[in-house]
Amino acid sequence: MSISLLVVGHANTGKTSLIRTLLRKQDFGEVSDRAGTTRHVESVKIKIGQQSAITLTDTPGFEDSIGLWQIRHSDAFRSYQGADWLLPFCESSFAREEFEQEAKILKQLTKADIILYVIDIRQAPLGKYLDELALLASANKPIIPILNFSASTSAHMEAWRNVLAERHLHAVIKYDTVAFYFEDEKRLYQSIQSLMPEDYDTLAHLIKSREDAAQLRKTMASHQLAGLLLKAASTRIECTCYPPTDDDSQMFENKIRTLESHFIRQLLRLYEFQEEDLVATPLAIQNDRWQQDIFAKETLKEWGIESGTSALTGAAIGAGIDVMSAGLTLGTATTIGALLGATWKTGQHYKDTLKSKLTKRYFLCLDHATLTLLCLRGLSAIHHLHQRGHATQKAYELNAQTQNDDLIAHIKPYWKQAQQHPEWATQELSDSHPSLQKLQSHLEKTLEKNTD
Ligand SMILES: Nc1nc2c(ncn2[C@@H]2O[C@H](COP(=O)(O)OP(=O)(O)OP(=O)(O)O)[C@@H](O)[C@H]2O)c(=O)[nH]1
Ligand SMILES: [Mg+2]
Repeated sequence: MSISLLVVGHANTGKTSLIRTLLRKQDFGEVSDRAGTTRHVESVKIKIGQQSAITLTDTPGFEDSIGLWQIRHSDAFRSYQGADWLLPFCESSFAREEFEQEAKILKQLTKADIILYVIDIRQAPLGKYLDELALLASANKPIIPILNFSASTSAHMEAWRNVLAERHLHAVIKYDTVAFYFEDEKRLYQSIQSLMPEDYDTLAHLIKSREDAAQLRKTMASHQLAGLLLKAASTRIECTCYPPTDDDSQMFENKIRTLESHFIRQLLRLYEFQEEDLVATPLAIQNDRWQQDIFAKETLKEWGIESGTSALTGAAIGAGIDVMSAGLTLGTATTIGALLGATWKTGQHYKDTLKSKLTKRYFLCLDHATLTLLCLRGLSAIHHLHQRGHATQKAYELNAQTQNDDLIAHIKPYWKQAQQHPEWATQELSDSHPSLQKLQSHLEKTLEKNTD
C-alpha cells in the first residue's frame, strides 16, 4: 500500500507544480498562472523501482471557501460533528452546483492519509485561507502546510507561521517549485515519516533513492562536460590559406557550437528536461592559431629549444610566419629533420605540428579564453538544472558565467594535453580515459561545493 497524499489549497497556489517537482516530471497536469487551471482530481504514483511508494492526488483549488464555510454552518449542516458533514454535503445540490470544485476536494478527504495544504506565501493569511484550513481540519486527517513561493522573501512568512502554530500546525515545510532544493523535499518526507511511523522505511528508501539519483546525475553531468572540453580542445581544422579565411573560421566555429549543443542536449536528457528549458546564447568563439600555443616559451623549453627571440611568442597576426622564420634562424637546423633530431622525446603530435609549421600548414584551434567560457557555461547549465524544479515554466538563459580561477588553473593542463591529441576530437573517448577521468573529478568537486 502506498502512502496517499492529497494536495489541496486555494486556486493558483502551485499544487500541480508541487506534484511535478515531487515526480520530476514536466508533463503532469496543466500549470498556468490563471486561477482554476486544474478542473479535475488526478492521481499519480511515485515509484521506487516497480514499487509505488506514494500516491499524490491533485485537486482543483478552493474558489469560494467563505461561502462554503457559511453553508457548513447553515441550518442544513450545523448539527453534524467532525467529519460527519462531508458525505451529506457531497451528496447535496450544493456539491453539484455552486460548490462543484470544492466538492471534488472534499470527496477526496476521507481517502487521504495526509493532506498537503499548499500556501502561496506572497499572500497574507486572509480569512478565506483560514476558512479552508478549518474546513480541511474537520476531516481529522494530519495536515502538512507547504509554504510555497519561498525562494523570494515574503513579508507574510511570520504571519503564516503564527496562524499555523495557533492551529497546532508546527511541521511546516518551506518549498519552491521553481528554485528547487532537495533539502526542503527531504524535510517534507521526514515530516511524513513522523506522522506515519509504519511507513518509515519506505520513505527512508525513497529519500535515499532520490539522493543517489541526484548524485549520479552530478557525476554523469561532470563526465559529459569533461568530454565536451577535451573534444573542444582537441578539435582543429586545417586552414586553406594563411591568414585563415572567414570560411575557415566559420567552419571551425560551427564545429565547436555543434559540440556544445550536443552536450546541452545530453544534459537536458539526463535531467529530464526539454530543449526549450535552456536557451544558449550563441557562443562567442575566439579561435587562435594553433602554432602560437605550440610555440609558446614553455613548449619550446620542453623540447630543449631556447627561444631568445620575441618572434617565437609572436603577435597574433603573422605568428605562423614569424615562427617559421624564427625556426630557421635558431641556428639549430636548416631542415626539419635536424630540428626534430636531438632532444626529441615528446612524441608524434608535436612532431607533426612542428612539421606542419615549417611546411606552412596552418590550423585553427580554440584558445584558452573560449575553453574557459565553455567550461563555465557548462558548469552553470549543470548547476541550474540541478536546482530547476520540474514545474518551472521560464527558460533559463545560458550566459551566466561565474569566474572560477582555481578550477581553471587545475584543469588547464588537461586541455593543453588535448590540444596535442587531435585524434581525440573524432574518437569515442572511453570512460577509463585518464584525462577524462581526472578532468571529470575536478568538475565534480566544483559542483559538490556549489550544489546541495
Ligand atoms: N516562482 C514560483 N512560481 C510558482 C511556484 N509554484 C507555482 N508557481 C507558478 O504559479 C502558477 C500556478 O501554478 P499551478 O501549479 O498551476 O497552481 P495550482 O495551485 O495547481 O493552480 P489551480 O490548478 O489553478 O488551482 C504557475 O504559473 C506556476 O509556474 C513557486 O514555488 N515559485
Ligand atoms: Mg492545478
